[in-house]
Amino acid sequence: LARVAAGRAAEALAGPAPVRLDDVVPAPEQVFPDPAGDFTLGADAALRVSPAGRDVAEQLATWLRPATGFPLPVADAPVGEDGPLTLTLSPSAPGGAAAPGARATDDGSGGSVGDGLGDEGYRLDVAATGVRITAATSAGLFHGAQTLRQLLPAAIESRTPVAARWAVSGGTIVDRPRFPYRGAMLDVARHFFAVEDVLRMVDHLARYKLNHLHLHLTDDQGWRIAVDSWPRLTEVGGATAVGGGPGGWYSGDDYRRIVAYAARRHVTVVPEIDLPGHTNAALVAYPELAPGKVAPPPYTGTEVGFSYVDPDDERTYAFVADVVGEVAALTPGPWLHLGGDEAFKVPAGSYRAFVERAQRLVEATGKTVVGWHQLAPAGHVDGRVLQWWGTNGDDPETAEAVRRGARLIVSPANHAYLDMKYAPDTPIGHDWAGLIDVRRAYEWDPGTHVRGVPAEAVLGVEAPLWTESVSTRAEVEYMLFPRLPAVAELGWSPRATHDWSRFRTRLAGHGPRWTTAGITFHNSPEIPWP
Ligand code: TNX
Repeated sequence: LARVAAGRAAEALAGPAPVRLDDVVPAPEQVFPDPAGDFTLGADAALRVSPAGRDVAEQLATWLRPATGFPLPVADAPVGEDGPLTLTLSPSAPGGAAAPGARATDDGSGGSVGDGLGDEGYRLDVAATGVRITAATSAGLFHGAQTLRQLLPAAIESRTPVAARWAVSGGTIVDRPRFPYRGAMLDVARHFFAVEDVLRMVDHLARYKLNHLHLHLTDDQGWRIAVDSWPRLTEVGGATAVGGGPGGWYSGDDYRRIVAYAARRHVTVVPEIDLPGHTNAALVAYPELAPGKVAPPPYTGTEVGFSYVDPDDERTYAFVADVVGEVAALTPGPWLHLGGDEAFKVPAGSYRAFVERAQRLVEATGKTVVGWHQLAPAGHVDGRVLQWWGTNGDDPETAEAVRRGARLIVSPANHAYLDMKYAPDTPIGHDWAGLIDVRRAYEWDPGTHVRGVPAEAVLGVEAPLWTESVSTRAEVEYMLFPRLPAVAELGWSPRATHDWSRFRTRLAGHGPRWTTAGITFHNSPEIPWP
């Protein structure tokens, strides 16, 4: 007993053992621990940064200052000049399967980050003298900084100073993503979420190296994005929500604020205007778009598939052109999502003709078309991306569209849908695609999930959160955590690292982080929380 007590006292002084390099979520591509290289962040530490990495260094300092209470000044440093925390953006940094301890060479033998770490990869070296993050892009540097944040004790998430030993395990991580598109969707149409809530969701994505936020901006229950040429869309169509709440909508400035906040965190916003179905809110605002030219009553229920814009009226295409034109102009990212799901009342031929025109209108804005996999039967347009949300991984039309050139984002409803309940007693959520516990969210492979679609055609993975039953920030977080990190790992980590029993143990250490950061999560019995 005395020995246990003495051990505890020593631990209290020294702090708990540092997080291990291979406890990071999503699992890094390569990890080379070096027990002799543990580093402790001290009160006099400064961040040295190459000029193009300055913004990432400022963000890292912002994450670390509240809990440490350290000033952590950010200073410019010429490449090669290290301090205790050094962030280096360098096109000639080492990448790929570099040996631990290897350094950049100028003789070209090591290749460049361009062929090693790619657009988003980074290398993190932790030695007793300091921590160094190297990348070819600021996105890579940002992901490396998020890794460092996870390697510090959970107390780093505190917003007030904590007396702790800020130790980081020694060694090297060389890391880059498996898929270029890693995302989550927030349905702001069924229930509206304030700008601040969306920004917080961006922070959640960024922690786990997800790089796309898909906003489902329009549906039967509400139209949430201002379109200057059709002002009643928000004035009238924005005033409703599921259950009869007041709704809400984003002005152009609100939306630009979300986009800019996300961009700084290397997250691209994907706006969705759902057409031709899921349009009751638009029809209430503009009856001329309705098939019978009569305004339907506003809809605050949760059924789907009953509404559609008139595919046989030219006015509809003027509307689509105006809307996608304005949304494209507000959106710096390359994607525009056209929806296309559950247009049950539109005959197949009219549906196809509508989609083909709508796709061309998006193409004319310079954006790349994204749509739910129901778009598959419509003709191909350059670069087109389909989002798979089926539950059986088998759809010949989707496979055929991929053969014609489409790429795929995989969001299987029975694995990746964040609105499904975890268990029968989950207080909110659906179960039409089954229950999705953390293991089910984790145990599938985006690269092989849809029959007839080769891994090369898979752009990535996305976890959608529909919000018929979700109306507060805490409820959003409850459905996201801990499943979002599972999906993030599927999108980022090499398949060779996939291992449920290891994952649940690695994830366990994140519970205290979320608690300290004030993030609500589902206390799943599958995870051995400390
Ligand atoms: C199906 S998934 C929908 C949504 C619902 C969701 C509820 C998809 C493309 N459409 O309209 O919100 O189920 O889980």
